[in-house]
Amino acid sequence: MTVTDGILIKGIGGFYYVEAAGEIYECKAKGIHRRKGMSPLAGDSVQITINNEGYCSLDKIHERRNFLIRPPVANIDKLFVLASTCEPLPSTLVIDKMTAIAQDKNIDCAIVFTKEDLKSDEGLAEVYRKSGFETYTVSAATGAGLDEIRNAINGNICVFSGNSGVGKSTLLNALIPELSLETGEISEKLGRGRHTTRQVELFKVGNGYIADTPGFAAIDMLDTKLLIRKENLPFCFKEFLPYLGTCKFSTCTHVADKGCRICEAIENGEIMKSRHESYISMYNEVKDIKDWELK
Ligand SMILES: Nc1nc2c(ncn2[C@@H]2O[C@H](COP(=O)(O)OP(=O)(O)O)[C@@H](O)[C@H]2O)c(=O)[nH]1
Ligand SMILES: [Mg+2]
Ligand SMILES: [Zn+2]
Repeated sequence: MTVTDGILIKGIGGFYYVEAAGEIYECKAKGIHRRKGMSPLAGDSVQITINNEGYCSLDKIHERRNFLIRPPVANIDKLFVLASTCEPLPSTLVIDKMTAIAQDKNIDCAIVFTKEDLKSDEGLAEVYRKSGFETYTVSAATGAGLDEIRNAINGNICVFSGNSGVGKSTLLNALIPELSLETGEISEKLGRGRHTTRQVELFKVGNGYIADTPGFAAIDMLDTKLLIRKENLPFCFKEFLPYLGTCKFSTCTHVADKGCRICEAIENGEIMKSRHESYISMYNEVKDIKDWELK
């Protein structure tokens, strides 16, 4: 009997598949969820017992650094927010909602601009670099930028998010050819029914993992109202952090307040205008929400 630690790759029908030292073990959970009210998630760091007969049990879920409910993945090192350079046109508000919600959950983000064979990112990558993000510009069609994405995944547990049509499945297929995910609009419509019961699975890319998150195309990250309190919102824009607490009034909402250091930083070009516009738009969504309305 051997006790060891591993990473939960996927769970299907009561079985959990755990990778430990390069081997995959099929494990039964020992009722941990019932006891602790915690169900194992892909990405969980777990302790398993390998019996001599080959039976394995999942005994323990180690503490999570972070997790998402939709898609259900734990211990995410990097959330790649994908935006397409065209078709669908990139929306800074959509990108900024995803990065804000990730930040609120203590998840690091990188921004990926896709389809660069069709159109350039028109300076958007620069906006995000200046805002402190790693950015990538890629084309699954030509292979441009794919090595950089592979390097970024190496050693990490990663998730792709982004609106439908930005090229998540296409990029996953380019990185992991044996995956053969369906892509494009038609497959998305036809596929909906068939794919809803599929589980999240982590796939190996180099020495890291990328989650295939079927049925979670747009990641449920766009409902700011349900997710972020207005007090927390300024902290969800990481480039605001050095300025917080330095505004003239401690009640500053950083929207257009007198003596607001963040508004000044925009004038100086230290904070990007589009990021602040997203902040204002999200602030207006959440400002009247009462505590009891949040989950
Ligand atoms: N030209 C070009 N088309 C792409 C690229 N990536 C994705 N597409 C196309 O964009 C459409 C949507 O891609 P898909 O991967 O299904 O998007 P998803 O909804 O985010 O999974 C498909 O028709 C793809 O062929 C790319 O790098 N270049
Ligand atoms: Mg897809
Ligand atoms: Zn302020």
